[in-house]
Amino acid sequence: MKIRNIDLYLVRMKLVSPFETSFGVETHRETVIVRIEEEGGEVGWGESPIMEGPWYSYETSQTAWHVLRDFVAPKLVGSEIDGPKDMWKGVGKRVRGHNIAKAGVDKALWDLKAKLEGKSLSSLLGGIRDRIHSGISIGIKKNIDELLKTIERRLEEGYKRIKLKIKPGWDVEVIRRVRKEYPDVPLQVDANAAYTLDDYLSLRKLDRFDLLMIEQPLDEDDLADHSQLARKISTPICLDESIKTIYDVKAAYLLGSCEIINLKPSRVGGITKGLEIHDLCLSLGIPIWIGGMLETGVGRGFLVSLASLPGVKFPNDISASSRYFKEDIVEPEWSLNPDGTISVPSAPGIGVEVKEELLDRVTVRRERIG
Ligand code: OSB
Ligand code: MG
Repeated sequence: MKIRNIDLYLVRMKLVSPFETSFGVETHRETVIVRIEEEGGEVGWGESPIMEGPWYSYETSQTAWHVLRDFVAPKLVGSEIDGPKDMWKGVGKRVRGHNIAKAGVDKALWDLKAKLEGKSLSSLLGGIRDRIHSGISIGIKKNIDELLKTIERRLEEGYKRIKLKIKPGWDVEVIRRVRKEYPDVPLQVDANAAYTLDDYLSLRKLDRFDLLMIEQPLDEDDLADHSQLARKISTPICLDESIKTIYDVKAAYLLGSCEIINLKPSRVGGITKGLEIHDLCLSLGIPIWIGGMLETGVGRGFLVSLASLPGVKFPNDISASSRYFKEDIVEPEWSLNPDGTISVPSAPGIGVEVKEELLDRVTVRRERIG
């Protein structure tokens, strides 16, 4: 395919409810949508779901814009490439880091490739299921009663697995109350790196609540202390922020830093890198699941297709569009089936159409390269 032009959209959308984690409160989603058009007029869409500030990773919407506009897009426009994997031999390799930024372009190239081949992204990637298990990630609330009410509502909506954000001071007592109310609900927690190894005694208290896993308890760079912690607690450790490359997977495996990996395609650079990590985890016997970053319907499409792969062994942080936005920028919106699953589309590419009029309305900055 020969790349004709690349459009970047800086989009700002209000979340239906604020999302609080150990690193702060999000009321809006600022994200970069990428549109790539090839010579024949076919179009692929991608998303770089960064945060406004460097809270989850060092990247921000401004750094992603800079890297995409000034370095990645100019190199791709006018070039002839086989597909997304080629991007990684050229500019993808040359531009260091900035995985979330590069993920937007990688995804758009996968959507484009799938459409040109007339295949759904799931089938192109080797997906084995037509429905994926949806879960919901619930933020930190003002008090436990408010949290219990939220959980009740989410279970009524059909979510079968609940993930709760924790931080020091919002952990053992909160989970004890939730477990008492819901003894059988599949439950897991996510600390977003809020603890240190010195906190192991309070983390050990979570062992009695039959949690599926604890996600990213310690600092993202600290594979060594995660390995120590894994020997002190019985709740399985799942890594999120720590896994930015396939080399992190190898190190975590050799050190015994985790039992499970939350694979977020954007955190590792997109679908190409996500697939490599999926395949490695499958061969090493590390179960994975697909995490989210409050993506719009565009990014969500890639999460759904990845979640259809065989290495995915747990429910995913992939919820319906309505959990995030009043109106999503794709059609049809992502919706939950009564059995708590989301259907994997069979239409070409990610399988949903971008509502360009709505996209224009939520776009705060736009630029065409090429
Ligand atoms: O740590 O998994 C996380 C959202 C933004 C950034 C980090 C995380 C999250 C979530 C929400 O937990 C997952 C989702 O529903 O998209
Ligand atoms: Mg996480």
